[in-house]
Amino acid sequence: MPDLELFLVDKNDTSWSLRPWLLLVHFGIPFAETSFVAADPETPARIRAVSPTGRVPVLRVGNRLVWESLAIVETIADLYPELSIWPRKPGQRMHARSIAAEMHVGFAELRRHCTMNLALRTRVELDPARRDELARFENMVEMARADARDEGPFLFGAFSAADAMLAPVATRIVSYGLEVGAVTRAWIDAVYALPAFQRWEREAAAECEVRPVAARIGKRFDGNVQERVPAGPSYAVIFESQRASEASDYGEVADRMEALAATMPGYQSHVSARGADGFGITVSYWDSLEHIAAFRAHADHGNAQNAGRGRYYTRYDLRVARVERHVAFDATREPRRTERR
Ligand SMILES: N[C@@H](CCC(=O)N[C@@H](CS)C(=O)NCC(=O)O)C(=O)O
Repeated sequence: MPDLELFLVDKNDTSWSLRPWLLLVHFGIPFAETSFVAADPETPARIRAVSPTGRVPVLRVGNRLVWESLAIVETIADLYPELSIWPRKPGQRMHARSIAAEMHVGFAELRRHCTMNLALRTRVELDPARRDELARFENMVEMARADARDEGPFLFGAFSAADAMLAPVATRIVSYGLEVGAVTRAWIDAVYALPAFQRWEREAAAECEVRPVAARIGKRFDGNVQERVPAGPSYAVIFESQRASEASDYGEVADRMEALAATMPGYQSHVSARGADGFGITVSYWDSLEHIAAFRAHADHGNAQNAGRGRYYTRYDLRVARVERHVAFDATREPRRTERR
C-alpha cells in the first residue's frame, strides 16, 4: 500500500486542499495528514520546505512529492486504478477530465472575490464578470448531469474526481448565498450530504475552535457581522499624521478638505480620528486610483498639502491600498440566523 501524506492548511479556508482530501477520504484510501496553521508566521517557511511552489496541497508518495491539486488527483487515480476515481465510461471520463482541468485554471474572479470560508453565511451581489463565471460553472454542472442522467446525484452519477475538483465552488455558492438553478442546487446538496464532506466540515469547525482566528471571520459570524463584497472595487487612502503645535486655521482647513473630498467624483466615504497627543488617522475610500489622483491634484487640496508640510504636521504617512474585503459589525442590527448545513 503506498505511503501517503497530505500536507494542507486550515480546513475552513483551503479550497485546493479540499479536493484531494475528499477523494482520499471518500474512497477510503489510508493517508497521513499534516495540517499547517494558516495564521502561524512560521507556516510559509514550513510549506516551502515541502512544496516547490510554496503552496499546498502537497501529497508525499513514499519519498516523492506531488503538488498542484489536479496532479495529486491524477496521481491518486494512478495509484488506485481499481477505484473509480474518474468515471468508468470513456466518454464521461474525457468529459470529467475536461471540466476538472477547466476548474483548475479558471474561475479566477469567483475565487478572488468569494474566497472559501466554509463557516461563512452571507449574501452578495455578483458583478457581471463573476456572474459570467457562475453561469459557466452552472453550465458545466448541467452538461455533466445531462451526460449522467439517472446514474446518481453527482456530476457523472457516482462521486468522482470531477466532483472533488468542483466541490470548493459548491461551498462558495453556499457561503455567499449565490443564486443558482435547480440542477446546480441538487448537485450542491449531494456534495454537502457526502459523508467525507461532512467530516471535512466537522473538522474545519473543530479547528476553528483551537486555531487563531485572524484569517477566519466566518467562525465568529455571530449574526450581526456582515461581510460585504462591494459592487465595484474600492481603494483606501490611509493617512496617519502627527499634528504640530496648534495652527489656528487647521480645523477649518481640515473641515474644508473633508467637504471637498465628498464632492469629488469617485468618493465613497471617509472616517477620521485624532487623539489628545495629536496623532490622527484618516481613511478615505474611493472608486479608483484615478479618482484618488484627481483629488490629490485639486488646487485647494494642493494648498492644504503644502500647509500640512509647512505648518500642520511634524510627520505623516500616506498609503493607498485596495480593499479586498469589507466586514462590518453593528450591535444595533437585528441578529441574522446563520445556519450550518
Ligand atoms: N494551483 C494550486 C493552488 C494551491 C494554493 O493556492 N494553495 C493555497 C492554499 S488553499 C496556498 O498554499 N496558499 C499559501 C500561499 O499562497 O502562501 C493547486 O491546485 O494546488
